Amino acid sequence: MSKEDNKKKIIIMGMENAGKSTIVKYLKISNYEIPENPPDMNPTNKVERTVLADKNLIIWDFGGQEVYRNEYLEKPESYFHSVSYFYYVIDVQDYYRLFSSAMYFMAIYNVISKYSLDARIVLLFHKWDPEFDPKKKNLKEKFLEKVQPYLEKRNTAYLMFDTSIFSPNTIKSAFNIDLIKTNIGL
Ligand SMILES: Nc1nc2c(ncn2[C@@H]2O[C@H](COP(=O)(O)OP(=O)(O)OP(=O)(O)O)[C@@H](O)[C@H]2O)c(=O)[nH]1
Ligand SMILES: [Mg+2]
Repeated sequence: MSKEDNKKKIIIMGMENAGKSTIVKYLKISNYEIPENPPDMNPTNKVERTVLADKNLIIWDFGGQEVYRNEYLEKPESYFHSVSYFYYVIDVQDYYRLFSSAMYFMAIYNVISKYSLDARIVLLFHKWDPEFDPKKKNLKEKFLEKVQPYLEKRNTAYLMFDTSIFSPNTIKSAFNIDLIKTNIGL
């Protein structure tokens, strides 16, 4: 039996540079110490899979560069079966990509809802760093203005978290699946 059998599949998606792989990096560290600076990271090539054995999860971390985004949408059958949780990461400090991010989210949700009917949606408003300028936080509202009508039309429940690698508890809570089950009414 492979180590991936019986594990819940989490997919983590979003635009390039949103911070997805950094989140996964910190999920794997048991002694999480707050970093002084954002760590240097390389863009993810296609999909990187990580098993979190203690949580019985397998995480698929999807590279967010345009070439990969197109590929996932062109070959959805290779990626979106048996998804239990769909995490979507929005960089709240990235005005430039906000609109494309909302579009990408809806395009991906559209295919996920075909291949994995029961996938739960979790939105992470990421890089919500402790010293982040509150005036800029309306990026979250702007994203939600675009996607909420779409989700409501489909009667889709979703959860949201504000996260930052500089606040370890925000990452832990966002991936506390028991908590999520309760909040989403499972
Ligand atoms: N300020 C801040 N920077 C962060 C945070 N999380 C990640 N970063 C930085 O964001 C940059 C991109 O991080 P990645 O994790 O590689 O982004 P990604 O979404 O995996 O990018 P792709 O693999 O290209 O899709 C890195 O420089 C990280 O250090 C955060 O909470 N706050
Ligand atoms: Mg990455």
